[in-house]
Amino acid sequence: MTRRALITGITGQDGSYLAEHLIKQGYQVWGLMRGQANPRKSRVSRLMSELSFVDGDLMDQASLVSAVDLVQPDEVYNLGAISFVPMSWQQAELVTEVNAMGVLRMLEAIRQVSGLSASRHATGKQIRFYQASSSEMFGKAAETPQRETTIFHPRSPYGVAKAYGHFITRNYRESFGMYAVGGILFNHESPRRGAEFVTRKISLGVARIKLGLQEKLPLGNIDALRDWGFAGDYVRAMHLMLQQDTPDDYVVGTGEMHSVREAMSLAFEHVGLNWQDHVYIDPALVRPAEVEILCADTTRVRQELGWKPEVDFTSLIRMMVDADLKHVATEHEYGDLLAAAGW
Ligand code: NDP
Ligand code: GDR
Repeated sequence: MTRRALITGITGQDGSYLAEHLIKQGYQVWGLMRGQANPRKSRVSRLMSELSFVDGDLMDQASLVSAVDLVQPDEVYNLGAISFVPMSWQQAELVTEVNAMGVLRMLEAIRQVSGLSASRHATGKQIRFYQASSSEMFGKAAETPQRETTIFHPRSPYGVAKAYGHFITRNYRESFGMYAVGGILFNHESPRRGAEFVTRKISLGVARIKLGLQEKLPLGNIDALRDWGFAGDYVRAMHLMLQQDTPDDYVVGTGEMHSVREAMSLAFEHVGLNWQDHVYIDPALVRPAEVEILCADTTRVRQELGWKPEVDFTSLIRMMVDADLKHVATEHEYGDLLAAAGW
């Protein structure tokens, strides 16, 4: 029987890579699509003609029940979220509704459609659930590298909401016997990354500066350290997490950390420019409470899932700059860049 997957966040970076990966594995894939005429739908459907869509929104419980009931998935990947951390200080309540309550709503939809309750636990074949948890939950971590048992100390409303999503996923696993896991993923990037995140902001900025379309690039805290990997590698780990005999949560990263300063210096160097001539610090881009250092302890994901990343940090930054040089050369309007980026 062909396996069916339902993905929320299908129009996002990870949704597109995951859908491509699952289609290659022979899955029938449905993407949950919100909004009356979501402009990002055509970008993702252009990439994959095999993809089907179902309407729904993580803010609307009934729509999730209908979607799960209609698709009858074997696996649900909950990637939908407001994922830009600074926005969570501006719209904390909305971010909590989507990133925290949205997880509960999707778990409830699966529980209801599967007919599970306190007295009727899951047995045999059941819908498996993946929650997109985040290293942002570690925040001001008491230890580095961070592993599955590191205590959470989130520093943003985004991180707090993701911690709720992570715990409620674990709670449904323990309460109803659901196969539900949280993948604690560290930062992962690609040419499909949103332009607001720092690596893509840098690769786009460098490409535009190189082509004479921009002179300066404003950045915030360039000393922040992150464990950056390639999104295409990380979706393999998501899938693997749902193929185990026993559900469990895993940390996924490369185990290496680099500063924003290193990322931008590599990107400028790659096109023969010096970052000191172009970058300036804009204090408005510094966050109210920063996460200074994140690095994954990848022992369990490597040993138990047999997963490892294929793309290293230097290749990732160069891949993004090269892709943006092509896009910018053909597309001079900044606003059209995402469309040009193969979306
Ligand atoms: P993106 O920002 O690229 O995509 C977010 C997706 O969420 C979009 O498809 C968006 O759809 C959808 N979405 C937003 N609001 C809702 C809603 N109310 N109902 C349904 N869908 C909604 O994120 P990424 O692909 O980078 O990340 C995927 C997930 O992984 C997110 O949950 C993120 O928080 C998490 N994560 C990401 C990491 C990373 O480094 N990329 C690391 C760790 C966790 P629309 O087109 O409708 O706006
Ligand atoms: P992050 O990613 O907040 O870690 O969340 P982002 O790329 O936004 O920031 C990384 C670090 O770079 C510093 N920084 C800047 N960031 C942005 N966006 N713009 C700037 O100009 C800038 N200058 C410096 C930031 O302060 C920060 O320290 C990402 C998202 O994908 C989340 O959804 C996900 O959960 C986490 O990664 C893991």
